[in-house]
Amino acid sequence: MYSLKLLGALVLLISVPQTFAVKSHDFKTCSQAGFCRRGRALASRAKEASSWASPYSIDLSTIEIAHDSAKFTAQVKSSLYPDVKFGLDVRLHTDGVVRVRMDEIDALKKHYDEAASWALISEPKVSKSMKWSVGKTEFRAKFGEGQEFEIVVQFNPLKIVLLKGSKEQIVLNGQGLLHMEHFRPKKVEAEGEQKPEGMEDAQTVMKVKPNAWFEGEDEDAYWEETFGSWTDSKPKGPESLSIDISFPNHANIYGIPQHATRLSLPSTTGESPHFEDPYRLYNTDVFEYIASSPMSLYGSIPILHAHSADSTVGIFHAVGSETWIDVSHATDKSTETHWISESGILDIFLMPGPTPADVFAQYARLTGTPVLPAHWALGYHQCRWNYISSDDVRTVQKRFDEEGMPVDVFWLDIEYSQDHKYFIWEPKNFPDPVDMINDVAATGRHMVVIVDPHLKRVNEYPVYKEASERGVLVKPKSGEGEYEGWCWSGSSSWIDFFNPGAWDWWKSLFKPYQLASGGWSWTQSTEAVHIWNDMNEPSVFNGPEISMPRDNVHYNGWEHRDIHNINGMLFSNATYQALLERSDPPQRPFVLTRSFFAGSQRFGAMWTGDNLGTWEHMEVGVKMVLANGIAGMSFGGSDVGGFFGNPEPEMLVRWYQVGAMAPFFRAHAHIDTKRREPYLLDQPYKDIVRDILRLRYTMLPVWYTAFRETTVTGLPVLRPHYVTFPEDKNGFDLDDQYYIGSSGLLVKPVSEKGATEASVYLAEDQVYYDYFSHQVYRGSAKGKNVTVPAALHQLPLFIRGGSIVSTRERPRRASTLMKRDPFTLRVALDKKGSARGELYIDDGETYSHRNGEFIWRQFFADKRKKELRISSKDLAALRPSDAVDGVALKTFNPANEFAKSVSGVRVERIVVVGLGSKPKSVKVEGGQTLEWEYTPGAASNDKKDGAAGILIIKDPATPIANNWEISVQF
Ligand code: NBV
Repeated sequence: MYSLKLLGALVLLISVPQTFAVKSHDFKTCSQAGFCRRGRALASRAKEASSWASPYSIDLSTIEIAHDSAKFTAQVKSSLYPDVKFGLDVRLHTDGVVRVRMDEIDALKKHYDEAASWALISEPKVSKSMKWSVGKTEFRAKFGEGQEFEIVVQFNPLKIVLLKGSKEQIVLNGQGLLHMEHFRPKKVEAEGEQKPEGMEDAQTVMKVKPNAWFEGEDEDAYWEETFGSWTDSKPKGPESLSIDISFPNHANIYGIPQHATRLSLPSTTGESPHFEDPYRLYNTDVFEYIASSPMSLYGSIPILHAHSADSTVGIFHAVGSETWIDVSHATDKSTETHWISESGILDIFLMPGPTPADVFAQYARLTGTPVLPAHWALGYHQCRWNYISSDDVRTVQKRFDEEGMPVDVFWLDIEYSQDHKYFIWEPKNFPDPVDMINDVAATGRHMVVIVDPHLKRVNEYPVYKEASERGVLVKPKSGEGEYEGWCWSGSSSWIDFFNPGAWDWWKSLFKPYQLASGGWSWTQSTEAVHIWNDMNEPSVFNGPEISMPRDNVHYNGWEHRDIHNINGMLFSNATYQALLERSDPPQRPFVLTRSFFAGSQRFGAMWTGDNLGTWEHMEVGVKMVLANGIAGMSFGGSDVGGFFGNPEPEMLVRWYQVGAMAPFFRAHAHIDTKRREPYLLDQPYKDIVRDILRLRYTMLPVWYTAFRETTVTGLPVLRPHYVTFPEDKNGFDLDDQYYIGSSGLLVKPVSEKGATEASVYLAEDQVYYDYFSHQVYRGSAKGKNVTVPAALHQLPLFIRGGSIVSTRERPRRASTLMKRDPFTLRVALDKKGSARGELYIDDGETYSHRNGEFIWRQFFADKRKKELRISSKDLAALRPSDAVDGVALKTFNPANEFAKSVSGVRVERIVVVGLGSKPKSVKVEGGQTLEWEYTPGAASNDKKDGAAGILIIKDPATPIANNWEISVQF
């Protein structure tokens, strides 16, 4: 028998929620990073000084303007060091983006200048239509279709301003914080050398070090730096660069992911309250990260949007080293930022907008659009650390089928591998990997298997052995041999993907057949296996900040510090190329990466890493996915359920709702958590989650169509309010509701315990319909909050009046079994009685869409007095230049092979929402009369609330691939 006391203690123990805590001391604050400390100190000296002018100016005698183009180059000098010169290059791209580059000339060493070459898809074309006008103090040039933009380069002090009309949009070095530390020899103190007398006296120091007003009195962490037990040897000495970038007319900024914080970035300096540290971009594996913090996480994309009701502009800084960004919302109209990077060159792209859509397009032209995912990758993914055996996988699959829960992908975490030698199956638990994969594939599903970048250093591991023999591993600071660190696989080494020699070899490993060369390849896999790249920041258990020493050496002698933030992207890029090349004709690869950089969108999906099973993490996950979308990484999501902890059923249900409304929808859990596959839930939770899973599958046409759009426009799949309503100030801070692509679907995920209602903001004078109940909600031109029901089984999802949404409503086991399923169209009439929508489909797995094998339809509804016409037209023929996946089609054949293959696929139901009066008849143009059913309710243009009038047109049987028209007569 337990004593009562003991029992009490037990109860207490059980009811105490699990506590999580980030190990902050593992990661640097700005004050622990020498260059950040120097950068911030420079900013405070500038702030405190009674007068302050940047020491950088243009050497007038060196100005050159290319006679045929808009390229402007000049030397920049610094009054601090008369012998040091910098080359400045300001050029205009054909689409109005201005690139500003600055590097040291004839430097003692080379600053890393290759970040852009990894991020950009190609060298942008320079405009030839810009004419500089030369003044005494500055150069100016107007550009843009209506010459509405102007770039001004002021000579002394150097300052660069982008204007729209007379309004300043972006100002570089307006506060004089630009500083590019030049390479210098290390002063060797002669033995016995005496410090000048009175060194501790600041006045004297000023005399001894005349640049102290700008650079500070000491050589703070110039030549060596320690953090915890690690010493960074800094063989090149100081080389940091910093610059202030201001937005005098933009109060909101978004982007620079990844941080767990609000979408509209809070201040890190200036008026309180603010975060103590700047936003940090340094890819790190932060254990149990905080739900509100500027700390860095797994991925870094140095791009931001600055937004106001008048215009949106963007900044992209192609820098791969650690970067800290201070943000100050100095006034309620402006924002100041200060970028401090450890190494590299200044390579800043000013994106003039002027709309959010323009900035997305400008950034996409630089770094590419997201790749069109395989259709199945938009289904539901079931993961956990770990499914422990091939039989476990089979059982889980069976249970999903028994419970009628759709799922597309089963995942295997690191324990599938023998001693964490990735690719090599652990033979006891996975004795029959190919059979297991085939069993999964037989149900139309896929598998994703993890491949981490750390290689176990044993010669029996062919992957390590071959990498070592080829000399493609990262080197330690000596530049000799192989860097050795500790990770899951024990003593490990890492492939250096900056070494071109690593690529073809890495690609060959994924071939599911024997190589003619005799090299090792993954014969124990099939084309149904796709890849998860984790730990690619890289995460190194015994390294500084759980990563690699910065003085490690990569290909061509670059230090790890120079390329740290790019490293993870190269790993997922190489894996993506490997999957692309393993099959002929190529199938679209799926690669999930934890670490990412500018350009990673071209290679697959990301997720927000090891989140916690807390409501705060559920909430901030939504904001993080939105922020990643701003930076081009649209294909993202958070671990459903939270990685750490055991969510209670209510939380798990809400998390499924959040996940089902994210581009990437995967449940995942830590190895120590209880099993939580959705079929294990008790009622009513189980039924609710089944409905959510099925809802996701019905909406796959919406997600896929939204992805088509992002492959062309770069517009994010999840659209925050400022993107959809750039002029509505009320929406600038909104980050807990969003639209899915251009579908007109508005989502407000609930991440609050015990919620029964939610407040939703409607930004316009338009009618919105509850997706499920068709309840009418009316917005207002000034914006309006409406309260909507949000009990546990209710996901607040709305269709904006004026939209036509296509769905496929037959429950299936997996998305691949839906290819021939009929469509339902939901026609949500706007206040004027019209609506529009589109649908894109192709084979979902190959690249034949790039040869015009797809259908892209536009649906249109228009209500006149006596008639409502609903039609389907070929959108590809209407907009041939705006095709798909970055490939414009000059000619499009509506009768292409894919279209023929779906010629039997029809529309099985049309639901017209917001129809106020009962029709007399419904018929297909030139065809038969259709059956229908009408339920009275409010019309779209009524003032009344309540349920909307609904017309259901039954089985119109109109082919999805053809033009047709339906007439509803009154
Ligand atoms: O591979 C194990 C986990 C994985 O499940 C998780 O999703 C990753 O983010 N991995 C991190 C390593 C260990 C985390 C404690």
